[in-house]
Amino acid sequence: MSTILKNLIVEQKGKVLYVALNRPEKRNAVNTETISEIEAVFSNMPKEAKCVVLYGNGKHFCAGLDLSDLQESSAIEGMLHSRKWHGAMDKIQFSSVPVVALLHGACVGGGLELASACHIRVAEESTFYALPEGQRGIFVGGGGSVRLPKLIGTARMTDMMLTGRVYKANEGYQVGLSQYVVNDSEGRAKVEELAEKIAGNAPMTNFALTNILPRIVDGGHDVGLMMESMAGAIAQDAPEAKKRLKDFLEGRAKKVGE
Ligand code: 1HE
Repeated sequence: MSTILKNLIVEQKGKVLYVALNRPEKRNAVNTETISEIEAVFSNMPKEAKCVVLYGNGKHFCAGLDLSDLQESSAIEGMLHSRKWHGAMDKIQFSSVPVVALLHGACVGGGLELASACHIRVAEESTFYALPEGQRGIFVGGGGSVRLPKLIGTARMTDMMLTGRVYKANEGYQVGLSQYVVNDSEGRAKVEELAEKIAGNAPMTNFALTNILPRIVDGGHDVGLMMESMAGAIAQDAPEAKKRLKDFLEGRAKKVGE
């Protein structure tokens, strides 16, 4: 079943929800309306969805913020605009199910912030990454300063913004912008394969990875270890975990790498 919003197309296929940015004529630049639609979709995850795939229609994944949004805005309007992005990006990062981004073409500015809120990034070879905010005289506002240093380090983000440096797909893979890089025609098959695997995991494991792990990482050593013990104890208590452990011990489960 598919739902066509003004700037997104949302399609449920089996256990996977496919969400497409759909402003190809504007290179999927994200305007305020698109942000509201993203927030609404991720706030109302259908029960059947066990994984989300986010991608962009047309030549590029996403050209970032629709720059016409900021052209005339005051400091307080800019602040509220950024906070709206934060709300939507957090809905993605702390979604009830994992989100896989399929990247191609431009993944720049707010487009890279959007991609970095997802849990797995698969980049086709055409992908390029940049933070043109530095050249536009502005700063990131969609959570990039919190998420990107965790992926690539503060020094690389600083360099990208100060110099306008562009990373190609393979370079992005090497520095940690994506976990996978594939040929241009192979992205769809790769995300389908990953999404199927993810959708087959125990829901508690997926939830722990989308909602608990990032809090552990941000929470400090002692609190992190305590949260890990709690999450692990809750996960292993579920009947599904008991069954999976028994399956392995009785030779019915796949070995690692099979
Ligand atoms: C846009 C935008 C946009 C394209 N806002 N309208 N992001 C940027 O600074 C990136 C700006 N965009 C580009 O550098 C290029 O458009 C691309 C490399 C992404 C693609 O190039 P190309 O040749 O395929 O497309 P194009 O001809 O440049 O653009 C097609 C149309 O999309 C054109 O409009 P038209 O009415 O003349 O057809 C462009 O103006 C329009 N377009 N990108 C508005 N970004 C939460 S804070 C985040 C802060 C940021 O993200 S800042 C970085 C913004």
